[in-house]
Amino acid sequence: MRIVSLAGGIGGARFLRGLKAAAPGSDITVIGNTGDDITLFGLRVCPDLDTVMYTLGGGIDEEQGWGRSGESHVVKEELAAYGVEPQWFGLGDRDFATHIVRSQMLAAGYPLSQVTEALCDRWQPGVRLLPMSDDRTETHVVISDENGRRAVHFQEWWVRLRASLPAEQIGLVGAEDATPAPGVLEAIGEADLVILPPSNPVVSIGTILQIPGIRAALEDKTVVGVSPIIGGAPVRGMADACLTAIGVETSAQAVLELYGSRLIDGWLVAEEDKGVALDGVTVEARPLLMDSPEATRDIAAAALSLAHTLHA
Ligand code: FO1
Repeated sequence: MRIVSLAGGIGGARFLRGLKAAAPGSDITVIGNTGDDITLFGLRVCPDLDTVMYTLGGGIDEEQGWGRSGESHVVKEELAAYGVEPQWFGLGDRDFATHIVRSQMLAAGYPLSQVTEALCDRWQPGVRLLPMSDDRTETHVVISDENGRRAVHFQEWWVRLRASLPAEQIGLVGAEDATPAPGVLEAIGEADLVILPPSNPVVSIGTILQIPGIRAALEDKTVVGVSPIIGGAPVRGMADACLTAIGVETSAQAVLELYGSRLIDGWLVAEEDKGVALDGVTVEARPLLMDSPEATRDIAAAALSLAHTLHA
């Protein structure tokens, strides 16, 4: 069975581990968010691609959900000793190697999709990981503080500010000129089923849907999404701050309406949200807490089962 999944962030990567367990032997293509990507110290960092690669490849810092296991931070300390900025983004020594290899290949002219394939050759994530686009796009956030109103990179808002200042606008810079990476539209076209993990609907799934052509391709497929909001609150991360920034209520109903019934055929919600409904969408309620690998596998299996029912 050919499955396509759009993913970003820690929740998305953890869900994909469950999807692999729920569909052994299936051919899974992951379209990864690159709106979080940032250039630091001359190196290109791709947090959501790396989080999927490390999580599925066995190299993730499990407790943190991002970055490498068994990390040290000597290079970070040395950079700080030179006083170079930023010091608020925690790059570990092992993680630096990934960014050095990626930056070296990008500088040699390889597109991000080929760089990602080369990095995954080491990690063997067991899925085909494609960036949403080879073109550079970045999520920037408009904030206002004592220095006035300005746009900052998403990572600065997310990591340095911890979303403490309201995001007046969240936008994917470069989206309108970007094209899907090679293989993205083909994978969607050939997919039997498409699953949307409980990733951040604005800065992870939402950014992928902004790449011209991707949403339209998905609308032709059977798509089942897993609500990232349980009982009015995100399980982890700051999806609420992002949803508020775009004027959307933090609820399973509002996220379903944000995605829309042209895109979504099936929607998994937590039991406390079983009143969620939208014409043209089959809603199913079940426990949605990914609090163990087995629970995650069961959620993924439920999403696949609903997709099968709807695809028939
Ligand atoms: N998140 C943090 O909260 N603090 C960090 O210092 C941090 C560093 C970091 C380094 C590499 C990487 O791949 C991810 C990192 N993240 C960090 C997580 C990152 O901000 C988020 O995973 C995504 O960008 C949003 O899902």
